[in-house]
Amino acid sequence: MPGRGVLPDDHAHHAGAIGSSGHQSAAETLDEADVVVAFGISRRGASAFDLPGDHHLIQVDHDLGRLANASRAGLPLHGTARHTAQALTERLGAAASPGGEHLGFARARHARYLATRRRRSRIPTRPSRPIRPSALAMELADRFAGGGPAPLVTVDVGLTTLWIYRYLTGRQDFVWTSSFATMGFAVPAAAALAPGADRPVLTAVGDGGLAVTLSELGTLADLDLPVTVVVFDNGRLGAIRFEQEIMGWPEYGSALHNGDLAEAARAYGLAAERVTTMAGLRNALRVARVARRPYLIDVVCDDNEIPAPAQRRPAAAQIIGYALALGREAARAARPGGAQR
Ligand SMILES: Cc1ncc(C[n+]2csc(CCOP(=O)(O)OP(=O)(O)O)c2C)c(N)n1
Ligand SMILES: [Mg+2]
Repeated sequence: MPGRGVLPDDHAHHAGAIGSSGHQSAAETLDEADVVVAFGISRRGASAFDLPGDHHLIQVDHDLGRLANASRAGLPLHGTARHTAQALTERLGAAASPGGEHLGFARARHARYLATRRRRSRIPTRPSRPIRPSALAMELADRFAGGGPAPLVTVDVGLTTLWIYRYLTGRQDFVWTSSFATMGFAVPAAAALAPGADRPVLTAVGDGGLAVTLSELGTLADLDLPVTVVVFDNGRLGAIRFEQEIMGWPEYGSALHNGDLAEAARAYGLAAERVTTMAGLRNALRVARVARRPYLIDVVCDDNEIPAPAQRRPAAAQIIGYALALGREAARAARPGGAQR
């Protein structure tokens, strides 16, 4: 995940982001690859779950401890990314085809990635429906990027991480929590990075993650930091709900009681707006973009968009578990006083 943004999305050899939260084009690329060279990945990143496919894995790391713990590297190589990549390139150079045909695979994969991106952006949010979180992330890509320096995006932990990882494509730099671990990270991270950033700073945070360090909104206000905080407000701990459901359990205790988070932000001294429509969202993003002061947008989102894994098909156990959970939820709702959602 920390690798997202290292290779620009529009680079001719970029095939998408790996992992179940990433892009299908990247999962397919791993499936078809004979050899995968992985730079600086964690033990979790090298697991069969994140790097599926029948390939030889060369794992490059300057950290011997990580190489020693590598779960399945066929060939561990000790060295920095730059020097090892240079050395490998020199050795491979002799084997390259003069017309560049060896790059055909990479270019085809990039075309596939672009096609996936185009197809996704056709999923509209109907005016009568709440904003889909995927559409919100795509809107941020379109409306926040602009022609100036690349925005810096701090990202919290939850489904929000997936929506940003997969759908906020284009030109920006990301700051994630290490190993997808800590809720409540994104707002304080933005407060730490905004002074001297010299570019737009955007924070993507769930309503649960915002609550964990809510008082840091006061820091943004006190220091008058030009940070735009975008809250993916789905009224619940969405990641927990879906984890329960794919294991076959009915949703339990994941709902949050937020009230109006724009009101809460105003109480801390921020300018803020709550939006429920795409038109309102676009308008708020325009205002935030030029505000040059802390600005929070509470975006009321659809909590039913399914965070489908990037692999072409979810595991059978996940489908069965999810169906079972929906059945149990329906049975619970039918009992007197049983509705949870
Ligand atoms: C401090 C902390 N507590 C608990 C968790 C476990 N956890 C991971 S995601 C999540 C829910 C996040 O909810 P929200 O911020 O609303 O994002 P959503 O999943 O709804 O997009 C929880 C409780 C965590 N990662 N960090
Ligand atoms: Mg949430």
